Amino acid sequence: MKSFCSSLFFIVLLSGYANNGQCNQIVSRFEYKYSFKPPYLAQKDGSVPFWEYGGNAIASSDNVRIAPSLKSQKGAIWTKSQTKFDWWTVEINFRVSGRGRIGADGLAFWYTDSQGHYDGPVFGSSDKWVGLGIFFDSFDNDAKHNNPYIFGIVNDGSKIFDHANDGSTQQLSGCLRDFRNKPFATRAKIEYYMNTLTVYFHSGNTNNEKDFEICFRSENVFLPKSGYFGVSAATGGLADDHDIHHFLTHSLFPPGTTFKSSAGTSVDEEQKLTNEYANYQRKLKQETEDYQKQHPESKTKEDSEFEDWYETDNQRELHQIFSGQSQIVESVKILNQKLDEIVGRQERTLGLLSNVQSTMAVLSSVGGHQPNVQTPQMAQLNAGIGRQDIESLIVAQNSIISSVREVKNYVVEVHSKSDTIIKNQVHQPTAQVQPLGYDQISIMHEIRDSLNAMKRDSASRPSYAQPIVCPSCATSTVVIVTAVVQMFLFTIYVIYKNNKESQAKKFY
Ligand SMILES: [Ca+2]
Ligand SMILES: [Ca+2]
Repeated sequence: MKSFCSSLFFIVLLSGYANNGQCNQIVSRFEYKYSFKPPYLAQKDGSVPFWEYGGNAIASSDNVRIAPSLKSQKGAIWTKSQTKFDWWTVEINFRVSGRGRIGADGLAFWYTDSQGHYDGPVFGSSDKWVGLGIFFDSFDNDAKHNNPYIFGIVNDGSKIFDHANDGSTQQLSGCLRDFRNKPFATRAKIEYYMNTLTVYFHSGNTNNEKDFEICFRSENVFLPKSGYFGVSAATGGLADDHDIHHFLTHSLFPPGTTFKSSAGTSVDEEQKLTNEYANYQRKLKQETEDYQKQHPESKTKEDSEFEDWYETDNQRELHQIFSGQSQIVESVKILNQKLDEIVGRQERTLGLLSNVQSTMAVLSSVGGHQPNVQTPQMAQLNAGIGRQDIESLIVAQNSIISSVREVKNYVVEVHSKSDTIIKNQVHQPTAQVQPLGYDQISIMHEIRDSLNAMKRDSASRPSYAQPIVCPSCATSTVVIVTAVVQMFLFTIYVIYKNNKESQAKKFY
């Protein structure tokens, strides 16, 4: 809303109408007594209505050349009357142009409590001024390579302008902007409202009225209650033409100001003055036409003015360069937009990708095993194998491990039992100790070896062993039971055989 209001404010300023405030817009009123603009800027006698100028300044119907492009020129133009309003904005259209790569000295806008001289030391005007000076300084006196420079100085009448340092020790603020030799007129807007000074600048690279940019803003600026507006310029060893095309002043009032209520009598007066001005302009136009009728030979002179309509080679070249540059600027802008689009798309794509990844991560954490964020490859792998498959594999592996443990236990048990049996056999109290036959011992050794082999196998079996496909009839339990039974039967057979042999010996 604020920006809307401020843009409205500028529209109001440019249109030159006094308006009652809506949505808190500042009220502005065109002040023709403090303004000049073409056509008929200067009268036939060269005077500019409501203004006076001097020094080397020259006024024509189109502009005021404050200082021409000759060595050591000084000039100025000042309003005849003091202002009668507190706040104001001034827009000046100007051109500083010269053939040199460097120009001098520059142009100054003034709002001071009294008119300055026409041949003063500060850009053509007086030093120790009381009020405001805005300087368009072309020449780099302090050799800091920071000119052309625009800056403002408020003086109370005590300061002597610091030429050697380009005023840098005294300035409120400023901005580094080139205002020389521009394809279109450069513009500055100096606004003083509620003790805030704002300077806007238009580079003159385009003819678009909206291309103003802020140069600087200073708060708590206190200027004389009423004063004179002026423009001055000076040249030195180097010289530029310093031309002013427009000088448009508007007084500013707080939002909601109505001129009837605030100054009832002045409305009539204002109307009267406006009519007077219109009459004056009409009369001037009439006089010009009459003059042309009376002096037809001057028409040929006017015809020669048409030559101004044709540009010189240099101007044409400049225009061509400018239009080429404008095209480049446009192309760069378009490229910039395209680049922005591409970056935007890339960001969107990245966003979508990260969404997909986070969804996968959430799914896997819901699955309960791997809460880590998975890479797309992992996600693909998981999609190929399937979670149920992994779970069934784990279950199978666990069951394999438990059965292997069971087998190991059984084997250990069998081994210990067989050891006990052998010991019992050795310490048989009732029977005569008989050494076992060679075949029996070897069988016993065979059984022990096979049992040991089984034990080793079971111990060395890795925990991640693949599921063993066994025939359904031969489980590990059956094998062990069979082995135990075999052992038992063999032991019985050995005991029985020993008994038989001992009985048979008794008969001998
Ligand atoms: Ca300077
Ligand atoms: Ca400088």
